[in-house]
Amino acid sequence: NGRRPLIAANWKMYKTLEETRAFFKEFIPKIKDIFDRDIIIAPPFTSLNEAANLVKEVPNCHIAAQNMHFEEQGAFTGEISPLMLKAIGVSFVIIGHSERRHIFGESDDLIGKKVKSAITHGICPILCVGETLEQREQGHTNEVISTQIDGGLSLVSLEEMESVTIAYEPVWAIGTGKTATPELAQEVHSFIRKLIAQKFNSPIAENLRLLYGGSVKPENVAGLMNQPDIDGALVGGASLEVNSFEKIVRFES
Ligand code: G2H
Repeated sequence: NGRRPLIAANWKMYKTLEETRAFFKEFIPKIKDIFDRDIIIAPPFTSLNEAANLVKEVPNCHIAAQNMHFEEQGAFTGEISPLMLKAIGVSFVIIGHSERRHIFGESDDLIGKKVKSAITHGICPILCVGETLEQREQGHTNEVISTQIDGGLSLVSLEEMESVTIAYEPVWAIGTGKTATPELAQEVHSFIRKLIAQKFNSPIAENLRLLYGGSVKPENVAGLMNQPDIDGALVGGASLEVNSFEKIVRFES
């Protein structure tokens, strides 16, 4: 399908600066010979600057923030702006992760503003969507996903869609060890691609990279990546350890 695989690590609130250095020291030599896929690592804010410097020489490895504010600056205590991220070499940002939605109460409206602001500032957003167990059991999965997609992309123009990545993360599969089956994930990915074709157009939908997230591990990554509409993975727990993340990056489909 021409879409380049993308494996992204979401470290969440793990790793100090020292631990970040140790990870990259071991990780970079291991992935230097990989050219056919993209790698993204999203450390906590305190490690972003260092991480961005460490991967400068690795052309297909990029650094992402896990969140950002949509304003450039202002009286927003505790927040980080797109200008600040851009200035230290951050090129991607995860927006609307389910933990941001559920623990920190982020709405589709706020997420939409963040997605737009990231693009405006030259940072590629990874928009996360996903249903809870209750929503799935009540048969509301498609409706929930489509509301989240509409909200997250409400301010994005046709041309801007080029810089967008979408991650499907079923909330019931996050950190629980319960991965969605490849077939079930494929079903939702295919639904998302159709939604994007309707909202924008088919070439945009065809070029869009769709990641799966939720308990991705070295043992299940290939099965997921074999699905026609799964173009990559957003990996939490299994990305914290160099060997397991390297195995995921090196998946063979
Ligand atoms: C989902 C995922 C990474 P994990 O949150 O975003 O985490 O792989 O630990 O389920």
